[in-house]
Amino acid sequence: PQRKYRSDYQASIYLIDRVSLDFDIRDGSTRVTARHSVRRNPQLIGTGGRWWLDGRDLRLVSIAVDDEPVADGALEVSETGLWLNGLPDRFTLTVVTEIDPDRNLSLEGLYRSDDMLCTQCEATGFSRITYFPDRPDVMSRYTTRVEADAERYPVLLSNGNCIESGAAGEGRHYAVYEDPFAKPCYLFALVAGDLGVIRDTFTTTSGREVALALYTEHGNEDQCHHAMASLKDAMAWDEATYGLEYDLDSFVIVAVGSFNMGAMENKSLNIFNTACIFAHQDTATDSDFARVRDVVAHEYFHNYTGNRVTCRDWFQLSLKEGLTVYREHQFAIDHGSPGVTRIEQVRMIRDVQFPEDAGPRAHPVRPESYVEMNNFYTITVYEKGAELIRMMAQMAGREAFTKAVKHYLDKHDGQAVTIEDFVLAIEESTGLDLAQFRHWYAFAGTPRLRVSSRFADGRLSLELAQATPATPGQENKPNFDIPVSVALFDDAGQVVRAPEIVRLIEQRETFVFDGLAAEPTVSVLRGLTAPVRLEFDQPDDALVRLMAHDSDPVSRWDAAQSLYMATLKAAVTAHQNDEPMPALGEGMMTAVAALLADPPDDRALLAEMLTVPSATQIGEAFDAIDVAAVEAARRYVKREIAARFEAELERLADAHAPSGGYVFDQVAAGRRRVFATALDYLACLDTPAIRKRAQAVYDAADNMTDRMAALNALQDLPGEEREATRADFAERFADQPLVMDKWLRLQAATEDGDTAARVRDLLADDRFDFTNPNRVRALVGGFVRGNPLGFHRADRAGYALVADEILRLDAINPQLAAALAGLLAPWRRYAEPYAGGMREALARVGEADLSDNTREIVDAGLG
Ligand code: BAL
Ligand code: ZN
Repeated sequence: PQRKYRSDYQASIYLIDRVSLDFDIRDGSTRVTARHSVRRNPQLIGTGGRWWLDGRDLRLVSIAVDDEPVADGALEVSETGLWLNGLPDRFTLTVVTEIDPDRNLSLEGLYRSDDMLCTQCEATGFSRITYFPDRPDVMSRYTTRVEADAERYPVLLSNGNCIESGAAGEGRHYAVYEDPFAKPCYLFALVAGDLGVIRDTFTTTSGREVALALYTEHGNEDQCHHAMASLKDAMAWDEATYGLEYDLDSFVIVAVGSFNMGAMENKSLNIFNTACIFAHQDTATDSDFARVRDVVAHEYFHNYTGNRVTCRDWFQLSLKEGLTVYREHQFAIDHGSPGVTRIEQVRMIRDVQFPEDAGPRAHPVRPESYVEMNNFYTITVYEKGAELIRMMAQMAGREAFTKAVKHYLDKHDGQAVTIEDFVLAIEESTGLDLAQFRHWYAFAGTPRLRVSSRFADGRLSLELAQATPATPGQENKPNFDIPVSVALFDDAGQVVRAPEIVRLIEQRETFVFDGLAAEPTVSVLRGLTAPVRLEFDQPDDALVRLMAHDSDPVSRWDAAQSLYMATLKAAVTAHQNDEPMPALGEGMMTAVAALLADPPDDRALLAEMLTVPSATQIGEAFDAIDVAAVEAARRYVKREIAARFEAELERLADAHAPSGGYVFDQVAAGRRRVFATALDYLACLDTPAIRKRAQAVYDAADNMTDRMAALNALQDLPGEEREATRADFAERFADQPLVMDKWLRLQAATEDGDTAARVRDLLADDRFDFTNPNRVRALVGGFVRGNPLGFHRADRAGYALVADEILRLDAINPQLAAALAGLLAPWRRYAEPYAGGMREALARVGEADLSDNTREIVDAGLG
């Protein structure tokens, strides 16, 4: 496999102003005729007439320059593309290729998802459609004609406006689309199918009426209304917040069942995984509703941050993704509980991004090299990228930052640019000095922020120090520019210093707060103002005060997490040393008691504060993850809390018990979350009463959130109730693949008996479909992530199962196989015997003849 380097970037020798595509869709084969108006890049005059076009798995029927077939000597075709030699300065290129979407299981390019044909071109799927410079800096205006059987494919869609359609003889029909905006080929889209639709309209501030349509397979229309409402919400929000109005007369979304990603922002024709569109109270949980809302908004926001201004090359992916995730986060915060929404973002960074940044696949937000771009759609590029934007926004102030983003969009409208162009635009507009800040884009790894405080004579000295561990290929790290928010409280919880942001620029700096009457309680890095690991040994009583009084809900939650963590860590160590489990920490018990006695009004916040840190978080606190000890510790602490506060938890469950009349809003969803949390604790006590209660909740539920709360509570309680509810679930939702994914996850996450054998049986079950990524993620991903004891069992059967599936999948869908390989790659983080078992399985995968995608991940893991 060939590694590509950011430093090797060269502009394209030829540019394509106009692209005309003709798709002739027939059973067994689709013929693509592409005609391009090409001209030499004026910036590169005198650099020779040789041009590379990417192309994979294509049958080349013909290729002509100015309608003359290209002579054999001027053409060199290989497995990944072709060279054209001896080209003039301006010409029309005509390429005819044949492709077979029915046999394309990679889900890139043009492929079949159930009864429809659809495309996925980002990052480099367009080169599976025709020979083309498959790079985002070649931007062209597209006209697309699609012709297909009228009965089988009554709906024909592509980007832009439909300018012509009609019958094409022999029961066939056609449609022609014209997209007035120049775009890179990764934003090209096409859909053909027999689809149901819901329609709506949105009128922009300046009075343009936009026709909205959301297509899905027939019978699913009633699951699409929440997505449509979310789209309108996102359109209005982008106008109100950024002054950005939609720029075409139509906006279309198509929901497809087989999709590698969550969704794709193709210009005016977004294509979505059904998992990010469907939301109905009977079949989707509150979190599903929130995800649909946010992903719909994210893809819509790309219309400016991504489509109007795009990336020069794929090393710049975070230019559009970091910024768009940041905008999505702002939108989510404006649509839910701001504190809890931020907590969810912080948890994602700590649970997923920090481990990535500490593992074999650590890479900067702007990577320096890659073998397979699809491997770089990572939590680092997306979520850490968004945190970098958030840091700049905090340093500039939200209003000034919004203005700066608009300056960037105006300055570069219609261009393919770099992260450096973005940072420069932010500096120009805000006046910030971001020289040292740029290191965040260039260096991988999570900085550690060590905080210590001294108080004397009414003066608090807060010393901040930074250090960043080495990551693969980057031994030495520079100092980062770290914005740290600080607030000070007195013992009664009153603010004695309002929150302010200090910037740590040097390796170590001391910040002084004078004129204090008494030693204050310090609150730092409030709401995670920078993606760093905080090391600050605060006494329990300070944490208890912060938990009760901090003005920032995220800091209250964080203080609770620290209190739980101290006890959890002690329990892990006790388990490892074969010692009795420690008594629960005083501070933690005081805090939980106070929380239950005087809960915050925000019910979702209460649920968050009652939830002990995830197994991942606990593992992260140790040099080597001891899976069994972490599980034992978490279960022990939960059970002890449940036992000590049983009566309070019962009352909490009663006060938040389901009452019918489902609506998805912040208050109602918060109440359901508290109920589920209380039920989950009570289930740790495994009483006949709680089993009956869970079954009754399941039976009476008028929505999926409550149903799942009951099923999750019964998860570790084998017996009649669990079997009855699961059987009912499987029967009731047998014809709803996305709900059956929840069922697959439940089975995979259930730890009793021989889970590996159960998962193997399910892999062979009719309800499972190996070619559908949602099914694979539910069953195999659900097993690895949801069932640590099953996956890490001593006989290594869990590792063997995952290795087998990686190998099987690699032959059809390398992108997904590589993602699964990523689950075995961080074996070095684990204690023995886990590390050795994971490594052995990864090495077995590495012995096979693998796709470039999987090879890159496996080699990084073994390297
Ligand atoms: N561009 C790929 C899907 C997304 O991030 O929106
Ligand atoms: Zn995106």
